[in-house]
Amino acid sequence: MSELNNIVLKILSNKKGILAADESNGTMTKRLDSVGVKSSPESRLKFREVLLSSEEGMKNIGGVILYDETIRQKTESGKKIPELINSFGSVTGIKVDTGAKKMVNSPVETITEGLDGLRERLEDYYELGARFTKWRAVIHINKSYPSELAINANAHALARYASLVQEAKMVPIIEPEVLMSGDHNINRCYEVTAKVLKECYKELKFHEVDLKGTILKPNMVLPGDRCSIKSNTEEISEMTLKCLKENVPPEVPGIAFLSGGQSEIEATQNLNAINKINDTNFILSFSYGRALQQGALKIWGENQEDVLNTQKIFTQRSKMNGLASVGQWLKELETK
Ligand code: 5MM
Repeated sequence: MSELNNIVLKILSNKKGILAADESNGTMTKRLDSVGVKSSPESRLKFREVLLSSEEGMKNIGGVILYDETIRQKTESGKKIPELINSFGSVTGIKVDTGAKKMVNSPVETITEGLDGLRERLEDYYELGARFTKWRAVIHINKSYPSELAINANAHALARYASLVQEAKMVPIIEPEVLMSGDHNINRCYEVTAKVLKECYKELKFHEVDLKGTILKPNMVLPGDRCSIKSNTEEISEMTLKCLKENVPPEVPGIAFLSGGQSEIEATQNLNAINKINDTNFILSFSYGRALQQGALKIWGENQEDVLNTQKIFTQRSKMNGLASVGQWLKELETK
């Protein structure tokens, strides 16, 4: 078994998933603003340190994705953040893309940048303790999008990124996010997600990426947030699993969903339903940002000294998603 495959299994096996704490400073500022906290390197660290030092909460977190600022920060007691993460047996990850930028010739759509100088940046991140990385491509849906151009350019960039990351002996998370915003129905999300995944694996194969040493971070197949026809958990789980079975090569060991704007409970409930019917060899777990942090951030925003209750809320989400990653979650276990 390859070293990269071992890293994947360490991150996702045994009811574990990923905490996506890699909000760029712009996004983190919006999140902190929403709870009335002024954003600064210190406040961003303070909130993240509360989560990352929760022994109970970290039990179901096999990997944490950090932003460049955080991987270089130290805790109040002087511990490097990657050391804190490792102390719980969890793996440090790092976002290495530099963001989704406007595409030439299709300005509503985006192309994710960050390939320039990536080989050198990866060496630095490895030295800092990272063993996996993330790159997020963003795909928009409306009547005329996504364009072939956006799908192809983003898949190509993901493959170039993934091959450089494996060369640097780290596991690349491949995140082609089909956004939930729009009035499209679930069938349209299915069709676009299938097309995007197909193109990604075509490019990854072309770039000779070893799929056994990768993690896919996809969206679930969902109706758009403004769609008038709602879908139930059963339909979402069946369509999501079908889409993955048909478009993701079986060598891929682990798939960790993004939450994409679903509520915390929805993200858990859907993950659980997918695992209940999982008849594949894929480990199907979570790599949630908002769906793991929202509630905890709200409590912390009310009282930044209330570490205990902030960690309690985070632990609940992390535990519930751990159970959902093996189809053992029950609604009754939710105390709130
Ligand atoms: C945590 O947010 C990540 C970074 O976003 P920005 O680069 O826009 O600041 C984001 O990539 C995240 O990892 C995924 O979208 C999954 O997070 P959600 O909240 O959708 O689970």
